Amino acid sequence: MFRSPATCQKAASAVKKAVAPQTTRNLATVSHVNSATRNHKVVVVGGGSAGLSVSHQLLRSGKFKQDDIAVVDPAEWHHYQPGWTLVGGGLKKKEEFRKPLKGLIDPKLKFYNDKVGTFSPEENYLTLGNGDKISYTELIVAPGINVDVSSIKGLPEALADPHAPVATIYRYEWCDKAASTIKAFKKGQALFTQPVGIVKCAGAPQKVMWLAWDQWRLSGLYKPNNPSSPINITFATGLPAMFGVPKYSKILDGLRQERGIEGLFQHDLVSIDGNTATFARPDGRESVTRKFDMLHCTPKMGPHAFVKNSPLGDAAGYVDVDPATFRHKKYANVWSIGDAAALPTSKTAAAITAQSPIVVSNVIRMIEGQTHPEQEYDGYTSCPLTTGDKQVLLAEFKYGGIPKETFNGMFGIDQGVPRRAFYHLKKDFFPWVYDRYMVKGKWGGPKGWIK
Ligand code: FAD
Ligand code: UQ1
Repeated sequence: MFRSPATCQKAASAVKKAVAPQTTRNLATVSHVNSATRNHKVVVVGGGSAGLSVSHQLLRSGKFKQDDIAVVDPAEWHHYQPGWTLVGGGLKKKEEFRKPLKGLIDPKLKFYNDKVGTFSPEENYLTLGNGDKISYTELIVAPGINVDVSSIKGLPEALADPHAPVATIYRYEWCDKAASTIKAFKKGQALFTQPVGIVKCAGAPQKVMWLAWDQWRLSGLYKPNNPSSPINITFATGLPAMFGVPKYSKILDGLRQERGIEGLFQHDLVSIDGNTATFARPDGRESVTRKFDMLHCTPKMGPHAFVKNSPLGDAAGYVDVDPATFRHKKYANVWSIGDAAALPTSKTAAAITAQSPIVVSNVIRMIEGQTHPEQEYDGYTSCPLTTGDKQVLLAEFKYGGIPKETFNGMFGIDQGVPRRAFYHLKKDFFPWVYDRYMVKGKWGGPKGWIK
C-alpha cells in the first residue's frame, strides 16, 4: 500500500539522502508547485517504446492510482520504428507503423503532451516547454535519441529532393522514399552507409541493403561477381566490421563476400555533393570519394540537447545511469532506459523488453521505502537481421557482445543461421506483439507475456 504523497516523498527523500549523499534534496522547492495534479509519484519522460512499456507496467502493478504516474511527450504520433526497415525493403506501408500517441496512453496516466525543457534533479522537478513545473518522487528518463540528418553535409537537401536517389529508413518522412528509390533503381552503383558511432539498431543499415539485394537479384538486375551485372552494391561503414558481435559479424561478412558486395570498412560518410560521396578515414588517412547512382544513408545519431546539456547527461550526453540497475549515478531517484540511457549495449526495442521490468521493479522498491535496487540487467539486446531470401539472422546478445540466444537455449537452434521462421517473427510477429502487448506493458520479450 502507498502512503500519502507527502509522507511518501519525505520517506523517499530520507532514504535517497542516505544512498546519494552528494545529492542536495530540497523538497521545500517542490511544495511551491501549486497544482496537485503537477505532483506525481513517477514521471516518465518519453512515450516511445520505453516510456509506454514502463508507464503501463508500473500501472499494471496495481500499486498506483489515477495520475500517480505521468508521461511527458510532445509527439502526436507513436512509431514502431523497427517497421521502417520493412517499409524500405518494400514489404510494408509506413502508415501501418504509426498510431496517435494520445490513444496509446491509459487514461489512468496523466499525459502531458508537451516537451521537457529542463531538468532540476536537485529539486525533483522538470519544466515543460510551456514553462510549467512538474515534480516527482521518481523520474524515469526515456526520450530516445536524435537522428541528425544534418550530420552529413548535403543530406537534408538530397533527402528533400524527390528526384535525388538518396533516402534513409531512419526517418518516417524518408523510409518510403527508400522503398521507391530501391524499386526504381535499375542500373549503376548502389551505396549503403553506416556511420562511426552509436546508431539505433546497428544492424538496420545493412538489413535494408540485403532487402534491396534480394529485389535486384530476383529481377535479374544484380549478378554477384559478374562484370555484366547492371547493378553493383557497396556497403561503406565507419566501423571496422559488419557487426559488433564477432559471431554474427563473421557470418554476415561471409554473406557479403559470397554475394559479391564490396565492403568499405572504416569509411565514415561525411558529405554528399551531387552523386559524389566523401568519407572520412581514421588515423589521419586521406578522405576518400566515391560516385554513386543510388544512396541509402544512415545519419549520425546522438543524445537530445535537452538531456546532453542537463545535469543528467554523462560526458557524451547520455543519461548517466548504472548499466545494471538503471539508477542515475548521481541522483538516486532518477532512472533511465532505452536509447537515451548510457548503456553499453545495442539500442533496440528488444533491449527495452528486458530493461522495462527491471526498472519497474527497482522503482517500485524505492516507492515502497527500500533503499537499494534489487534487479539487474545483463545487457540483453537483439537485432533481427533481414538477410534477404525471406530469411532473418536473429542476433541476440548481452554485455560484452556475448550471444544470449533465446531459441538456442530453448531448442538448440543456432541463431547465427538465417532462417525463414525468424523472418516471420520479424515481419509479422514482432509488429503484432508490439502493438497489442508491448506498448500496453504486457510483453517481456524473450520471457514472453507479462501476467
Ligand atoms: P523512442 O521510441 O525513439 O521514443 C522516444 C520518445 O521520446 C518519442 O516519443 C519522442 O517524441 C519523445 N521525446 C523526444 N524529445 C522529448 C522531450 N524533449 N520531452 C519529452 N519527450 C520527448 N529495435 C529492435 O528491437 N529491433 C529492430 O529490428 C529495430 N530496427 C530499427 C530500425 C530502424 C530504422 C530504427 C530507426 C530503429 C530500430 N530499432 C529496432 C530501434 C528501436 O526502434 C529503438 O531502440 C526504440 O524505439 C527506442 O525506444 P525509446 O523509447 O528509447 O525511444
Ligand atoms: C522483441 O520482443 C521485440 O519486440 C516486440 C522485437 O521487436 C522490436 C525484437 O526484434 C525482438 C528480437 C524481441 C525479442 C523477443 C524474442 C521472442 C526473441
